Amino acid sequence: MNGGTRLFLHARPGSPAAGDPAASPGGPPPRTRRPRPPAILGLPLDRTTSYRSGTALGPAAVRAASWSLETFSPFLGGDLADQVLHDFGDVALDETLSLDAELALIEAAVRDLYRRGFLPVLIGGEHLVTLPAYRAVASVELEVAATVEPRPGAAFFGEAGGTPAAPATSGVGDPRPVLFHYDAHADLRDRYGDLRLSHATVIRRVAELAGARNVYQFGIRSGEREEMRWAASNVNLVGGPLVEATRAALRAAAGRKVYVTLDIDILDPSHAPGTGSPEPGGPTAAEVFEVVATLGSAASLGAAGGGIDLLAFDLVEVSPPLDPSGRTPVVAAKILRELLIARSA
Ligand SMILES: [Mn+2]
Repeated sequence: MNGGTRLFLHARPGSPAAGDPAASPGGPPPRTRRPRPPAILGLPLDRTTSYRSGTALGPAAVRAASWSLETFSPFLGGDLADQVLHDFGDVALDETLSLDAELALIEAAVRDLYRRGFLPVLIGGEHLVTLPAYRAVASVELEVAATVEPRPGAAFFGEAGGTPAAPATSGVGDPRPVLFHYDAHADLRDRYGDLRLSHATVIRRVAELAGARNVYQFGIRSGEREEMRWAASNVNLVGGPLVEATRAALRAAAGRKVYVTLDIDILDPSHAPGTGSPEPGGPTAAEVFEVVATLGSAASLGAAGGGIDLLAFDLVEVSPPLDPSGRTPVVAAKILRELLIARSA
């Protein structure tokens, strides 16, 4: 990881020494559930983007744009300056490496942050980053669950590439983290061309780890016929207005551990044109700010308080070269600000 020239709004530089004092870097994380301090980490992966690329520049652009925002949110009545926020820069990816090697670097970096007691707040990069990031936090959680008693699903994370998912139980006793997926695209193809690993297959791969019944999708308005047929009978496609859909899913997932991934192309392209596969007919930025505020509030309650345990959040597919107006990274930065403020309320 390198430091980068600019940090996210109000963040201090992350360092190997920074962390939750209760966490032990070598062993399993503490079982007591107190709010994890957030840590920004850039994941500038740009390997499999199909239509138009540029996502490698996403993390730097979102950081730079964040400084156009105030730290105070009038909508939420909270201030980012009231919390300690670390920015660990970007994972040092190298295009001369294999894709598998790059994904392994991402997984190791996210696992390290998570083990040290942080809430990983990840900025992509293309959507494929969600696979190693989900695997990282889920594998730590399953280790913790396994220290209490052996549970089904604990073996899922032993092998790279994953094992086909057993029938999901999708209940509070299921230790596998729930995935909330906000996107215009289902990303559920089994293959994209010859590729098993692609930003168009990433949620299918995560569903194999998580169990499809633990996947909730929001805002989906694009997918192949076969893909959507598979979605309808396997994952939870949550329709309707985005905020209401989110509230309904939070009721269903109350008490669970949740990983949230948000593709910026869930927004209508008029609000966020800087992305590789824009899909007309999406929600406004204001709606998405309300969604992440709702998620943040549920996370501040915690699983024990009737909300959720938020394990990690990623925001992907921002492609700055595709938006000369520069509004897409500003919207992305504000999504992160609203989430972080709501979560700490
Ligand atoms: Mn998408």
